Formats: sequence, C-alpha cells, structure tokens
Amino acid sequence: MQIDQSETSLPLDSAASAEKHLRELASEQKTRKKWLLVQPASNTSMMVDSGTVSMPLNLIMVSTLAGELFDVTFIDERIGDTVPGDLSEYDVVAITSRTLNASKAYAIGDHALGQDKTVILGGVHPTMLHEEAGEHCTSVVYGEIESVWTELATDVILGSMKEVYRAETLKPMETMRRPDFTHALRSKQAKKYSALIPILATKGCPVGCNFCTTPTIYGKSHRSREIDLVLDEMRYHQERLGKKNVSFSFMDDNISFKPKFFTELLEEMAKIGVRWNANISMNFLHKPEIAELAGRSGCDLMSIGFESLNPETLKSVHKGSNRLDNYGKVVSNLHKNGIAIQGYFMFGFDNDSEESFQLTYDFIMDNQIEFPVFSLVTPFPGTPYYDEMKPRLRHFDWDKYDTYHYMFEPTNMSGEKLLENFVKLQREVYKGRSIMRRMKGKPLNWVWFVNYMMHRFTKKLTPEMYL
Ligand code: B12
Ligand code: SF4
Repeated sequence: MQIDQSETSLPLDSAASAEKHLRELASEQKTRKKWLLVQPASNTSMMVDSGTVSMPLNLIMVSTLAGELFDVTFIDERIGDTVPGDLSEYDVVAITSRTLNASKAYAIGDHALGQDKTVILGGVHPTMLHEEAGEHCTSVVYGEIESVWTELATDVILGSMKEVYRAETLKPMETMRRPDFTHALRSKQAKKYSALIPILATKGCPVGCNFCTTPTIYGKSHRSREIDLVLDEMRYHQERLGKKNVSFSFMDDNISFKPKFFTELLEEMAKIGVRWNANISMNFLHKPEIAELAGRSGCDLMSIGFESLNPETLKSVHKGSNRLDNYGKVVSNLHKNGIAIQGYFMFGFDNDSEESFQLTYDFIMDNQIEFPVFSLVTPFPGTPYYDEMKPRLRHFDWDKYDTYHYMFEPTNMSGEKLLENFVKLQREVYKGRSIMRRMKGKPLNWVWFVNYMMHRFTKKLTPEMYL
C-alpha cells in the first residue's frame, strides 16, 4: 500500500470546521457505533508480558478519544482478557501493535476482517510497516491518533474508510486530552496492572539514534504540554487515590531533552509532593543540581539507557547523549539524592567483544546499579539500523523482536560466545553475593524484591532460550 498524502488530506478546509462537522455528524448518530479496542499479548517465549504490566497509555489515548463519540470495550490480553470469537456486537475493531505483538495483532485483525468488521491498526509497528499492516486491516493509522482523529472518526461514522490515516502536521500537545482510564480499569483483571500512573509531558526526541523508531514517527520534533496541564493531571490522581498512594511513570520519549522545560516542570512538581519515575537520557544528568532537583521533586527511580561501555559502539549507534566519562558521575549524583537506577545495557553490537561483558559487570558492581536490565541488540523494522542490518538478520519472525532474541552474529564474536557471556553476566550480577554488594546500604523496598525475583529468574537462563 502506498501512502498518498492527497488521500489523507481533510475534506474541509480547516481543522475547526472539520471538528464542527464531526460534532454534527456525531449528534445525528441514531445509535453510537461500538468499538472493540485490543491490546494484544505477544507470542514471545520470554517474560515480557508476564506478572504485573504497565497500563497501556497508547490504547488508553485511543479509548479517551473514541469514548467521547462511540461505545468502547477495552481488552488487554496481557492481563488475561480475551478477544471474543463472535464479534457481531462490534462495528469497529481497533488494535494497537508493537513489533513483538504484531503477529498476534495481525491474527486478530484477520479474524475481525473475516466477520466484515472495520479493522483499524495503529501503534509503532503498523506505522513503521504500514504496507504489511494494511494486509490485516481496513485502515492503518500512521503515528499518533490525536493528529488524525477528526478525519478518522468522521469516516467511521460515514462508513467510508481510507487505507491510511497520516497527519500532514502534528497537533500541538496542549490539545491532548487527559487520559481517561475508566475503560481500561473496567476489566475484572485490572488488578494485574502496575499501580504506577502513566503520564506524558512531552513527545518526540530529536537525538536521532539509528536503532530507535521515535525519529521516524515524530521526526525531529519535540513537543511539550503546558506544565499546568501536567500538574492538573497529577493533582486529579492525588485527589482520586490519596497523595500517599500515587506514583507516576512518565512515558515520554525523552522528557529531559529541553532542560528549561524539564527543570521548570520538576520545580512545580516539588511543590505538590509527587513520586515519579521516568526513562531519561543522560544528556545533562551529570550536573549535580539536576539530580538534586529530581530527588527533591519526588523521583525514586530513573531508567537510563547506558546501552554500552564501549565508546566505539556508542558512536556507531549515534547515541550522542551518552558520554562514557559521565557515566560514573550520573550514577553518583542520582544515588546521593536517593534515586535508584534501572540501567539498560545492550549486547550483540559489532564492536562487542568478550571484554565488553567484563567492563559492564565492573561498571554495574562498582557503581551499585540497583536494577540492571540486559537485552540483545534488535534492529526494529523501519529504522536506519534495520535497513543496514537486514542482510545479516537471522529471522523475520516478529514474535522474536522482543530484544531477548539473538538477531545476528556480531563481527568480533561468535553467536555462541555472545549468548554464553550474556547468560553468564546476568547470573553473575543477580547472584546472592552480587545483590548484597550492589544493594548495600539501600532502603528495604520493592527494588530488593525485584532483585530477588531476578535472582530466581536468571538461575534458569540458558543460551538456547535466546535463539
Ligand atoms: C514508555 C515506553 C515503555 C514503557 C511502558 C510500555 C507500555 N506498556 O506502554 C516500558 C518501560 C514498560 C516499555 C517496555 C518495553 N518497550 Co518501550 N517504549 C516506551 C516509549 C518510550 C513510549 C511509549 C508510550 O507509551 N508513549 C506514549 C503513547 C501515548 O504514545 P504511543 O505509544 O506512540 O501511542 C500513540 C500512537 O502510536 C497511536 N496508537 C498507538 N496504538 C494505537 C492503536 C490504534 C487503533 C490507533 C488508531 C492509534 C494508536 O496513538 C497513540 C496515542 O497518541 C516507546 C517509544 C515510542 N515513542 O513509542 C518505547 C517503545 C515502544 N518500546 C520499545 C521496546 C522495544 C520495549 C520492550 C520490548 C523493551 C524490553 N526489552 O523490555 C518492552 C516491551 C513492553 C511491551 N509489552 O510492549 C520499542 C518498540 C519497538 C517496536 N518496533 O516495537 C519503542 C518504540 C522504543 C524504540 N526502541 O524504538 N516501554
Ligand atoms: S535518545 Fe532515546 S528516544 Fe531519542 S532517538 Fe535515542 S533512543 Fe530514541
């Protein structure tokens, strides 16, 4: 399927009149159309969707918009909800997909198409591979739903769907609705969701790492919400659940990209007393005053993509925000302010050697990283890295694109050695003695529990599991 921009342009000349038209059409609907929203579980053999899972903000944003005009049923297979065999009560089946659950999403799409439903596929994978996704649905939504919603909803009401919905320009984030969790929380299994409240302050990341999908989806843009709107959302949850019980998890691609916005946001958050965690790029965490502000504003965990201890590797993936000589400083600044670190490390790069594992082990142990997470390099479809690596990839089975499968043989090491060392490193880092060393002096909280679970899990690992 080719994307034809003329096909996706609005029938009315301005966004405001298109919205007015939609409101009129919606009010004329005799019965509201019924949407089934689906978050598919992955078929992956690894533990990606097991235990407590985070609330899917992507599909929640779809339900927030759809729920205003249509009747919505929300199904999350990861928590045990099931897609009904008979879909006769629904008009539209809308499915979100990343690469690791794409084959499941496609199977659900095919099943719904077989019952003559309007099927909409959205999310990272259908965006990156819209032609492939188009084989399993009526329409693909390219990128965020907010920027195409008026046109999409109008076409659903009129029953005249296009193959692809792609915005010519992205809407400013101020127009973003406050996420409405009611549809997601209606499930009897909702207790399986993590208690962390997902929240969004910014979207996009102009850094441009060649393995990341964000630059393709959002280009070089970095949009932010008004700080007051983010705070209002936080206060709303504090009132709803009680201040002590609320902890927020930022879903931003790179929340700290604009330091002025980020520090202003944190100063304001410090005033309302929140607890939060986020995925943060290292670009300015080496400054002690930022770590101090993060701690003061209630940050208890930061997830940091250290990725590699090899400077050649960092250069090869264009991870310009990571400077090796800052790694130690970033860690000690955060620790001084009581912030635990979830550190991400990737293996399988061409520059990796057996020494890379030892370097990573030493860094983790010497710096007492509380929660190290290890993955294997996975070129995701649609990224420049994927195009570069395609001839060397061992398989195109999307179920294995979960960052826990062996994708290609690195130049400086055999696949066998890679997996052997990968398993050994995880076992070493999570063995009892290592946990005691890494966690020495840390408060007794859920991070200890995670370490205990990882200890049990890593004992069972074998290299074959990653094939
Ligand atoms: C926060 C985050 C996480 C969090 C929370 C994940 C969650 N449950 O939502 C955590 C840390 C748990 C996580 C885990 C993982 N993540 Co992650 N994560 C992200 C991140 C940074 C933001 C996702 C997000 O919530 N954004 C905010 C929402 C509102 O925006 P959105 O997801 O883009 O959704 C919009 C559109 O896509 C669209 N849309 C989405 N779905 C649908 C459906 C329909 C029908 C329609 C019409 C529209 C639509 O509208 C939405 C609203 O605007 C993304 C980067 C990114 N930009 O996608 C990576 C990203 C999704 N993660 C990625 C990966 C690889 C993983 C892991 C496999 C890592 C690992 N080894 O553990 C796991 C897999 C977890 C899982 N089961 O899916 C990759 C996925 C690549 C791919 N091609 O699939 C991404 C894209 C980062 C990258 N490397 O490029 N992740
Ligand atoms: S810094 Fe993070 S979000 Fe930005 S392009 Fe690189 S990997 Fe993607």
